[in-house]
This record gives sequence, structure tokens and C-alpha cells, in this order.
Amino acid sequence: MYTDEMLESIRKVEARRAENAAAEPRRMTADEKDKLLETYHPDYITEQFDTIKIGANKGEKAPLELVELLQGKSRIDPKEINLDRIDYDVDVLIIGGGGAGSSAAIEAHKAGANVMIATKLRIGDANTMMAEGGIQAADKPNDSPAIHFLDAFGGGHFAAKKELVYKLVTEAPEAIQWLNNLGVEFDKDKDGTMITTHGGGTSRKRMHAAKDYSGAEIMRTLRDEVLNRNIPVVDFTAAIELILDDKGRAAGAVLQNMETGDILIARAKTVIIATGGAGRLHYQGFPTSNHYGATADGLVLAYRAGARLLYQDTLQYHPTGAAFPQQIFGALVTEKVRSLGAKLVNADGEVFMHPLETRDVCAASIIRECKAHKKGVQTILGEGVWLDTPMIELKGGAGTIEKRIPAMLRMFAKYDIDIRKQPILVYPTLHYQNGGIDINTDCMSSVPNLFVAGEAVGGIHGRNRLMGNSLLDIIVFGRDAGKSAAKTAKDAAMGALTLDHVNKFAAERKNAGIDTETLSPKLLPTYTHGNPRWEAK
Ligand code: MEZ
Repeated sequence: MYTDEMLESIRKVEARRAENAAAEPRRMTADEKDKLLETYHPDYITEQFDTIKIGANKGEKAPLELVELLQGKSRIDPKEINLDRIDYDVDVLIIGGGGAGSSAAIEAHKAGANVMIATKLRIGDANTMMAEGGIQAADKPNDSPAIHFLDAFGGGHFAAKKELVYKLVTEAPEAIQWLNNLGVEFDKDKDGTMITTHGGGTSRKRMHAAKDYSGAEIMRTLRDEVLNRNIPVVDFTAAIELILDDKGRAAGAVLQNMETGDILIARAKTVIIATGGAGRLHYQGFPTSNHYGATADGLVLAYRAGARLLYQDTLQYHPTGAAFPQQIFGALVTEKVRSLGAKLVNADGEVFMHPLETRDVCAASIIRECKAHKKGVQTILGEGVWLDTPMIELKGGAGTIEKRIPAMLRMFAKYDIDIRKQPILVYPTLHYQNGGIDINTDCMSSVPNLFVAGEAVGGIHGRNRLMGNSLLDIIVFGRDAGKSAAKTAKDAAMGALTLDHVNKFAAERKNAGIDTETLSPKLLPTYTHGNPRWEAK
């Protein structure tokens, strides 16, 4: 499968493999990291950002693609929407059917609420499903939530909201037990002890995994639980605008059937946004590891309703997206590959960094190796560096790859690349939205009765998330959002439904001289448009 030039470079990698495997690359100093990030991390390319002109974050910066959507035109004309014709009437409306939405639905249902999930694709079509390497929790004797806190807070450049990190790490061990009891098949030793490994930026081994299908296994379990509880899931139905009541509280959503284009009204005492990330906006032209639905819809809906965003200007580029072959360009190569012993090496077979630096540092380091040091390997679509996977079996013994990362083995085997024998080519891929909607510890946004969970939240991870803290946050914050929303719904008063905020936002657009025609929320990536089956009317 590899080209002759690639094979020539692989020979250099092989020649140094034993020496590289034994080496312990040094960690960068804080100053070195700062300089590296400023020079090579995509978050620092100023011309890729614009100033937001309207709404709660007016005057702050965000990526160009997001600004266009945040300031976009509504898909509805409020005059044409009949808010008296209610199609769904529930206590808790959950927008999004991934891990956070499902966890929220389970807890809200357990609390006795009448709950419904609306999702523009199907339940489980979400970034949760795509997560591979694992979920963090400090539940081993040599670890503690306090140490987990320091790792996560430091890894996020001390920018996270401390109270949210506290919640994340202190509720983590219970989250693992909850998943285990629901039936997630975590990797365990013969005596039943959970196997844990390191991730980038972790000072203890606290990554719990189900091989390299961790997200899929968690999503399978959550989906079963939602379906077993007979929680209604309205699929292929997108939320295209939130509905507020006359006191400014969230009170439902305008939904649109993705096939027929029909408009439906969901009235709800509380609403939870769990719409996930934004990788399919392909910021700065990067490929993505994300699911097709990741188009920042929740941020747009909440913003138009008046909610504040936090750290909307920071994205995570996973260091190891597949750079070759082109059929899997941008697909996730889990960090677990590095946790198990594979190192990153350049075209000359030289190790150029510690493989478990935090993700932003690691991604910037790969970009520098290719762009500045010119030590990348060229492909049709760009370039990459080697992730020397055969090192894993040098360290862990024959059979480790098949046992611990079978998904990786299969993904590359389809293209005649045996990762046990040959390295793989990687380059950063757009993976995660570090920022999102600002919430308090009850998961409520600045709009009353509007809750948020999962990747749509900003502030849990500061300006950089560590591996495995996202599968964790969808469970911790998903469950808590479900509980809080159900509790609030119990004695929530609801006034008259209104879409006045949509008119107000349109007026703000006009006053700011914004006359773009871009409709938002985006719902689907640009390249699905033109396909009549998927184009929302
Ligand atoms: O948390 C993640 O993003 C994750 C587990 C990804 C991975 O490398 O597997």
C-alpha cells in the first residue's frame, strides 16, 4: 500500500526502532511549550478568527466558520410558526442523542420526568460512538480526584472553571461504577480489577477502556438503557430554534423533520442541549475525526436565545489523525496507541518529542516537524509523521495489538497495512471543541431552564482537554443535567410561548450591518447538501 518514497522512509524508521523504543524522550519545559503553541498551534493563527459582532459574546473572537453560523440567519420566520399547535408536550426535552443526551434522559426518567429525546440523526450517531481510547477516573489506590484535578486543570492551561473540574473529577469513580453496572464491558484483569493506562498529560494510569472501542461500547450500553426504559426518541428531527416563554425561560424547541421538512413544536418545562461538537465545520480546512452531525448546532441555538459562550475560540486538534491512506484521511488513531508504547518519529526515523505530552503540545510539535523542520513524509493530501506501532509489541509482547487495539489493527488492515509490522502515517485532525456554552454546577446556562451537557459545554476543560475526560464529562454532566432538569421541571411555571428572541436577533444582525445569507444551525456538513434525502427543507 505504501509508496516507494514511504517505504524508503520506513526503512530508516526500522533501522532506529530498537534504539528509539528504549529511549525516554525528555518532556518540554513550560516555556518551550508556550513558545511552540504560539508558533504552531492552529488556535494562534489570528487571521483564522473573527470578532463576534452581536449577542452575549459581542467583541470576543471565534473561528471564522463559527462566527458565520453564530451570526447566521434563522431557518424560520417566527410569523409563520404556530406556537399554539403543540406536537410534543414534555417535562424535559433533550436535544441530541449521543452519550450526554442519553445519560441525561436516563437520569431524568429515573427521577420521574416525562422526557423525550429529539435528534437530527439517530440515537448513537454521535462523537461518543467515535471515541476510542478510554475514560478517566481516579479510582486506583495510588491516585485520587485531587491528582486528577491537577492534571486536568494544568492540561487545560489553568483556564477551566474550577467548580466544573471539581465536579468532573470527584464524580468520576461513581460514573465508572454506574457504567459498569449498566453493562459496559471494561477491560479487566482475571481477578476483575479494571485495567488502566496513561493518556497524554496524566500523572497516573487512570484510563479505563473497552479495548479501543470505548465510546462505542459506552454508547451501546446507554442506548440499550434508553430503549429499555421506553424513553421516546424522535429521530431524524433537528431542533432549529429554541422556544422561550414570556419570562425568558427555555420552554421547548421548533423541530424540523429532516426528510419531509415538516415543522413540529415541542413544548417543555426544561430543555437540555446535548448536541455535541463542531468537527464537521472543518475549521481551517482540517479533516476531522468527528461524526457527520458535529456542526455546532447547540451553540447556535443557545446563542440566539441569549446564552453566553465560553472559550469558543479554542479547538482541539487530535495529534494522530490518519494521514494515509486517503480513504481514512483524518480518522482517529487513538492516543492509546501511544499509551501502549508507540512513539512519533519523523521521515528520518528520529524521535522528536515525548509521545504523551498534552494534545495541543503534541499536535503543534507534529506541525512544526512537518512545516518548519521539513521532516514530514509527503502524501497526495498533505504530509505526516510516523507513529511507530511495531514498538508496541517490542514493549508489550506479541499479541498486544490484537488484544488492546483491535479497531486500529482492522482499520489499517483494510488497506493492507499491518500495524504490527509497519508504522502508520499521522497528522493532526480536528477532534474536539474545547469551548462551548457557559454553565453553572447544575448544568444550567445563562438562559433559565436551559441546561447543557457534553461537548456543547465550555469551561470544563479550559483551553485544552486531556484524553478520556470527554467520555467522562458526557456521563458526569449528562447525568447531572438530567437530574437538575427533572428537578427544575417539577415546579416550573411556564408562561406564554414566544419566538421574540429570534426577531430580536434578526434586528441585531441588521443593526450591526450583517447581511449574510448563511442559515444556521447548519445541521449537516456542506458536502451532504445537494443530496435531496439529507437536505433539510
Ligand atoms: O478523549 C478522547 O478524545 C479519546 C479517548 C480519544 C482517543 O485518542 O482515543
